[in-house]
Amino acid sequence: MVSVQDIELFADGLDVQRAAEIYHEHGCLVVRGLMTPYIAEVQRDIEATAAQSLSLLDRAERIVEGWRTPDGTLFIPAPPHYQRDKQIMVLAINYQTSAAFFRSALDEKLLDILEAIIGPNIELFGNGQCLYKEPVGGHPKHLHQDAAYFEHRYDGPVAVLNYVVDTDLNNGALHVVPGSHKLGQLKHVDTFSHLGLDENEWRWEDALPICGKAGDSIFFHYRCIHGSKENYSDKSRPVFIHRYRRPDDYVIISATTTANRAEAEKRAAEAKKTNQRGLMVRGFRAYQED
Ligand SMILES: O=C(O)CCC(=O)C(=O)O
Repeated sequence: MVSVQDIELFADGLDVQRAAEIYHEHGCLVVRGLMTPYIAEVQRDIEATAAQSLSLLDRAERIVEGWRTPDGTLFIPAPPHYQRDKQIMVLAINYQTSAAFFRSALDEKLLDILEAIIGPNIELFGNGQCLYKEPVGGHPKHLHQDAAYFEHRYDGPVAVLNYVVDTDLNNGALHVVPGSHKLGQLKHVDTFSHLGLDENEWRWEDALPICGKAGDSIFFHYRCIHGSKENYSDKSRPVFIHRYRRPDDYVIISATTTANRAEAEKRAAEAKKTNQRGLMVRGFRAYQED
């Protein structure tokens, strides 16, 4: 069984080639302290967004995944004992709303690691994401592969998930299954936290928990199985995620439920790069015809 030490490096004195080797072998990589310089400011903006979204909750609209406030935060049902009937799941902080958040996505050391993994030309995929677990029971995110949500034509994006607070088994540490990126696309089912793997086939005991400090980063392949349990602490447990891909890659299937995935699969062959060009963060995008 792979241990945390096998997939872990430290931002100080980092060997980027070793980082890429770990990533390619295990589909995941931990870099301790990579995001430390940004955490105070990002956390401030995350908590400001959470307060804003809660103040807008009475204007939330019903959507297939739960409820969405006018500022874009996704809420899902809260556990029965909670103070509200809805809890935050995906918080609407992104590259348009937070300068600190955007700056952290352009960190040079982070991009050096990505260059060793992806190659010299790198674009951002998406607008940045923040998964937010409220205190005392904030939702689990079932084990899953991100490719179930956004399957790509080529290698798919590399995710970099960053701890905003010290995170352990009590408040929702990320769990990963090293090597699972080599299993191909697995069948997902509908769960409380949207697409997930069947709990009878993939159990938490099959996954490696990554405890860490605020500022630690976890890189993972979009087919690396991962998830996180509830937050039982009395404080929020946010993480923020940046995703990067080679500039010619693009989504061919986009889904959140088994029903909308089945529909999207039918249209996969028609997908094109058009309108999917993210901001370049390293290198150059050469013109390419669709
Ligand atoms: O909040 C978490 O730790 C889970 C994040 C995650 O699984 C995802 O965004 O795919």
